[in-house]
Amino acid sequence: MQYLRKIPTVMTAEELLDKIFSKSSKVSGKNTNERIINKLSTISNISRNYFNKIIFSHPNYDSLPTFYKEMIDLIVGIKDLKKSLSSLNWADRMIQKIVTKSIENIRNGKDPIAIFRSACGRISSVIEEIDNDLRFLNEAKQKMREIPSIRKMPTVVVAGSPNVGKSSFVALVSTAKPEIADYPFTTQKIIIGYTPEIQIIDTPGLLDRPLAKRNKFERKAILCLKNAADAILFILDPTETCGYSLSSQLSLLEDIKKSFGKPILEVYSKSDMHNFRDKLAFSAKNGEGIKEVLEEVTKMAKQSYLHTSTVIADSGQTSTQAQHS
Ligand SMILES: Nc1nc2c(ncn2[C@@H]2O[C@H](COP(=O)(O)OP(=O)(O)O)[C@@H](O)[C@H]2O)c(=O)[nH]1
Ligand SMILES: [Mg+2]
Repeated sequence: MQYLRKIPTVMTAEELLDKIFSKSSKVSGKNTNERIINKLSTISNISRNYFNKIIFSHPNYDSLPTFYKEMIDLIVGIKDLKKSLSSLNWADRMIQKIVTKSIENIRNGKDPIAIFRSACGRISSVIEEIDNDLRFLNEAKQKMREIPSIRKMPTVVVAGSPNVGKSSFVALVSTAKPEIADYPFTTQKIIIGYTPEIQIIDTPGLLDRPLAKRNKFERKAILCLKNAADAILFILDPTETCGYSLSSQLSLLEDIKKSFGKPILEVYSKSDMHNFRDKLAFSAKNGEGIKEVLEEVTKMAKQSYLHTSTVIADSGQTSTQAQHS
């Protein structure tokens, strides 16, 4: 995702101390005083540059489009991100203070070797104190890699109970290649595919239960429905081979209808296994109905996109525009 692409890998406290002290050990000077002062300046420069590189690589989380803000909060936690970034800021200020004071003491005639030794000890403690923050920021970077870029174009989010055939449909009609398997929550991440006309988002399945009880995978799906969908493709599996009764799937559908107020196309999957035809029906196995479902949902998404779009382009801000020109 563009907002997060620049975030660098973050060293642990030990690695960072190694880097700082090995660089400073190579610094020389005309006499002892000058050599020690140069070493201290090197330490302060390297650490300041390093902390700044990390701090400024992060976006302003408060001003990100809602989709990204909520997704990052779910996957990593924005409060924790901010806390760790401010710990780096604290460490930077502490190290600058230690270095400035030490240089001043040397200039005032104190023993440079003793001053240097004590400064190094205190700098090590400061950096060790933020080890957890450094590790957290590195894990956060890894976790945020799964967040996809969303383009500003008509967008369909595919929803339904687990195992009904959402990923099979997305794989057939778009560029996305999600994993397909007959156990629930195979799809754990948000997967985005494209057809020539729409963006289509495959989501982890949803169970028929209140939001408070939903797991992380379900919450990702909810977030997409709320923040990215122009239209929702809701897939029902009347064969119940998915492992969920049709009545519980319909109750989930009612919940989705109430919650988001977006156009919904209700369709049956696995039409090779049943004769329900009161809604559009498709089969990922023999291809029946695929084209019709895609055409219908594309039409819905394009129409809805024209009227209101809250979909966020990766390069821009959230927009709620009355009309796209
Ligand atoms: N018979 C039949 N099985 C299907 C069809 N579509 C999907 N399946 C099977 O249903 C299971 C779940 O499919 P998947 O696409 O992963 O469902 P998801 O969990 O909703 O993404 C897999 O074992 C698929 O092979 C279909 O049209 N016909
Ligand atoms: Mg799936």
